[in-house]
Amino acid sequence: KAEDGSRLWLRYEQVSDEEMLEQYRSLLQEVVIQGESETLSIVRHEIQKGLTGLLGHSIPIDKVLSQTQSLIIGTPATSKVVASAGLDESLKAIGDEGFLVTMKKMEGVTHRIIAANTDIGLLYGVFRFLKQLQLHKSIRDLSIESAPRIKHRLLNHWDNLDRSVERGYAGLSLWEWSTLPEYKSPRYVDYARANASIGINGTVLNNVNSDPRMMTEQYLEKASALADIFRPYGIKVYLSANFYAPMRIGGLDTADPLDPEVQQWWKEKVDQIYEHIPDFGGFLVKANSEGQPGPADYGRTHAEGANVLAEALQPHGGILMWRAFVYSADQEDRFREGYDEFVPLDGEFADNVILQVKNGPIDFQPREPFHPLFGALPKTNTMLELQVTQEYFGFSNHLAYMGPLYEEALQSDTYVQGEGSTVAKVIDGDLFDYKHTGIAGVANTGTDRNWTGHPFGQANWYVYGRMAWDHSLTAEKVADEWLRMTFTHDPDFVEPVKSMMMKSREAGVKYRNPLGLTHLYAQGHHYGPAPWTAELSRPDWTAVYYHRADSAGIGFDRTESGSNALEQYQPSVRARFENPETMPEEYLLWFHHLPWDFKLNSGKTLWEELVHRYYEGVTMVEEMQKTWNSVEGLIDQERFDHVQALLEIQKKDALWWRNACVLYFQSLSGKPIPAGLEKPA
Ligand code: GCW
Repeated sequence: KAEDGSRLWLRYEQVSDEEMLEQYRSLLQEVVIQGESETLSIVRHEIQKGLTGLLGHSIPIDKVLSQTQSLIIGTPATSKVVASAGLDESLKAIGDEGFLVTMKKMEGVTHRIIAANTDIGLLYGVFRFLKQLQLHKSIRDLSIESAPRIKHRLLNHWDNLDRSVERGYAGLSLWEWSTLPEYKSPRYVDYARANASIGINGTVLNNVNSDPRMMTEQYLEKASALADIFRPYGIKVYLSANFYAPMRIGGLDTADPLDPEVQQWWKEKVDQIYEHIPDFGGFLVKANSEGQPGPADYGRTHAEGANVLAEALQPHGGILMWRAFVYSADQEDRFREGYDEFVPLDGEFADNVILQVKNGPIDFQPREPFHPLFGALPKTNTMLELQVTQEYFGFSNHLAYMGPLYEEALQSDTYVQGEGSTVAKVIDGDLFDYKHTGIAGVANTGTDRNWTGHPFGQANWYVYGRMAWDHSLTAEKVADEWLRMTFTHDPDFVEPVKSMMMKSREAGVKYRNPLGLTHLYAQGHHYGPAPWTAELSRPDWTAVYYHRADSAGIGFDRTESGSNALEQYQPSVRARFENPETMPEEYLLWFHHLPWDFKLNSGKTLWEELVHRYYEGVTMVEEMQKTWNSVEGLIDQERFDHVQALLEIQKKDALWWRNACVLYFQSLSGKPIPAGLEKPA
């Protein structure tokens, strides 16, 4: 059959390891599920589908336990068997969404048990149990206890009402607005199921550059149909709200947050939304950023703006995610702005507001230092926004596994309470005891048959969900499981392809912006290079703003002699970055403007090292191609060919980036291409 990748990591093919297959078959004779609910029907369906595929035969699903070795699935509330299994203590520890996968001997027979406090917890447990089989791991001894560390784990769709997707490279938006609510595409269920399998529990349906019509009756009916489909999968619907909605769809002549009529309008609007979607999650707002309206238009602060929406949501239990991605055209350093704007407001936001902060201070670049707002807001719930779609990573043409980037972002040490105060510990509420914790990923899904365009784009969706659930996971471990579930267990495939994935992000950094260069993209599309861009509608959208190269040197001085953005970090972080001689070189030009002859650790000058790294980026892509070519025949030809063709594009683009950047910088530095490297053509 044709392999179009549409089954994602949920392929459930018969286990190829004979020994394991035999073990599973002998230990799983029957499934026992007691209770009824929409989610439990999904649980039944999923376990049946999973086991039928993986074991190669179907297993009876019963309501009563017999004397055969069974898999028991239930909550103590609806399953007598689970209630009598003595799991109370462990269940207490795992909260609403957690699960246990364990064993119990009952009347002389050992059974496997998936237990949770809620049906959603069971669904997560079922996916986890099936994964054990998908990964060919033993189920002889089982004692898995798992609960998410972050409460709100969301995808953000930058989807417009005309179904175009801002920075989306995998087809149209999944939401077929023109036929909703009557027609419910089966894809909605597929989408919910895939997300539930990795623990995502919320989705913002529409773009942060938000069309106010999204909040009209007409669209709320449509959104409500989606919410009904997603609900039994544990996924809540959220909407991006436009700050001018009171005017644009409400007929008021102001959107001033301190105006009582405006406040009343938001209350009524929110009440109306809850009539359609009783468990509506809340709003996401991009305000006073890139032309979006916001409270500053009325001389009000972000907190004054946010709190009005938050108050309207509060009685319903909704949350408000307010984005910290703000910058204006006339400031000295865009890096500084989020921090300068929001730190003075710490403590002024309502407690159902979460400030949503991108991982880095500029904008989802291939490498950024962590955003200084992490750790700087002890009194404001703070969540992390990552980008899953590859806006700055070659769209869905390039293979760039985001696991290493997410891991780097989560494990960055803010030092706000001494060593070990990672971004992960800020956002999971460990350090400041936040009331709400959250994480968001800008989605890379669309109507492409394989969901993400590039077959390896699926890995980014997957790793985002996995790390949102458990931020202590390593990118490598997740790559390993994703490969096994998505392609094959053959070690001749898994090992080389895994190391290819692990290198792919760094390759993307090197052929675009090594040594801490940033944002050298052609403005607008963000695909190819244009480091020479100097004149655009605003300076902070030009490449020269970021690299500041001239005949003397290159880099953005963010030390005291420059914008002093470094002062926004804790002293130990600052100290680490302050000295160009000792700082990590991958961040060098983020913080320092240095002469071309500056000596680096390698003994090379800055110029030589920069050029070498650009060349290495291309070499790394060539190595990725070699690796991929070596696995032909180990997987289906369709996906093999697809990836092979895309790698060819990536190779051309990497050369394009290298040559464009090296030649441009050479026109400023006046230095020769270092010996041993071919001349850029
Ligand atoms: O990354 C930039 C994108 C914009 C995006 C903006 C944002 C949704 O280029 O397309 O707008 O960030 O995050 O708001």
